[in-house]
Amino acid sequence: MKYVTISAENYDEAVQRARKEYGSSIRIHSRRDLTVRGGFLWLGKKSRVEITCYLPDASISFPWQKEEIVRDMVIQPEQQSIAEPEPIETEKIVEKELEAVEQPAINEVKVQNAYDHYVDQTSKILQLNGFSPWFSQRVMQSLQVELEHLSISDVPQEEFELMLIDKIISQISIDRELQLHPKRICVVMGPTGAGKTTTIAKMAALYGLQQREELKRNVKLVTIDTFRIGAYEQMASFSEALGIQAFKVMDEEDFTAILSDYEEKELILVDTIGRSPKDTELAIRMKSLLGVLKSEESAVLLALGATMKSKDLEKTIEAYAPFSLRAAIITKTDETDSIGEVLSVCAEHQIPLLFITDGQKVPKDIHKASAASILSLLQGFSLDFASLWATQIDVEDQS
Ligand SMILES: Nc1nc2c(ncn2[C@@H]2O[C@H](COP(=O)(O)OP(=O)(O)OP(=O)(O)O)[C@@H](O)[C@H]2O)c(=O)[nH]1
Ligand SMILES: [Mg+2]
Repeated sequence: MKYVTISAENYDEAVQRARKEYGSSIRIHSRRDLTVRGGFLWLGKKSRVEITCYLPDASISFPWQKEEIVRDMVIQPEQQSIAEPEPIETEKIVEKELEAVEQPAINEVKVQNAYDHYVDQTSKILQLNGFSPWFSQRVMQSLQVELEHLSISDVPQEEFELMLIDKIISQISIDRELQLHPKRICVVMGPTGAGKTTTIAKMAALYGLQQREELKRNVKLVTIDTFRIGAYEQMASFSEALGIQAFKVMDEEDFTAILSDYEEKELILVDTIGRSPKDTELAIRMKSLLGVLKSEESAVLLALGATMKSKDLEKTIEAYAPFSLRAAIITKTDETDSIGEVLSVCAEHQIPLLFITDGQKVPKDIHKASAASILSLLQGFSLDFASLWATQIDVEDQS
């Protein structure tokens, strides 16, 4: 008996290829569901199906002899004298025989469906991290596509966790362009106490105190928060500590004058007044002040506290939507165990992430948003992300 192995993206394709290459008399002996590495940073997996087939008569194994095989197998001499079957009938009989052989393999896969096995664990992890129903549904759907054709033995716990991480991360977008090439003017907006001023000080240090000359920017701090007592003083104390200039803007004219004093490599970080989403008067005032900015050289960033509830996050995004938000900064991630709510809201409103902050210390507690920084905040996984990431970086460096 001659055996051949054929691999394809799915079972139907593998059977089709087997029939095309070896004729319709081919018998399917067994099926194996495989996974190969792929997707995001090679953390994901792609499924393939491998079938092992055999030809009933190994001596007749050439494609041009296919018809003879079919006839020899199905039509017995005594049947021929009763009625000569049409070739099409013969095909059908062979099809039926093939289906009968294929059936057990399909049943076996259904029983061991890896998605069914991991579905409860997936929803527990998503809930534990506070992801919204909208976000969770999207993750579950894409996981299902990957897992439902695989058996449990093909997806051990570690592989499942890698797949789930891959699905979560692929829902979150990161503004890498802005991280690498910040606009000349970055305005930080957000609700009262979200961490705007502290984040601006951290950003000032990140870009202004760079060791590498090519990345270093000449940072200016500007506050348009002249309404609140002590607002400028808070900014001034940071500027003094960092050795960076700070300015106070009273009106549009003032603002235009500071912006027009342009030099190369300049980065102007603008602090704004924390406002409640309901404060429309203040919104109009800020809209007017920020109206002096040219859109091609400025970016409006929204600071969102990781501890904020979904409802408040929704209201905040709605209130700041008229300012053409470019990206979000997630603050205070050190104050919560579940960052799913803020990640879900940003994903749903298609606002990419720029920075993540995790403490009060300037400049230490700020990180560029990345898959690694998000993973380090997720709960419920048994994988050691720190060593996993080190391995991935090693693999990337060698390639
Ligand atoms: N734990 C923690 N605290 C933070 C973080 N960022 C800022 N804070 C603290 O949050 C408080 C408010 O920070 P600010 O930077 O003044 O917030 P703001 O948005 O400028 O506030 P307003 O100007 O009043 O609207 C301060 O006590 C900061 O030290 C962070 O990432 N983690
Ligand atoms: Mg402030």
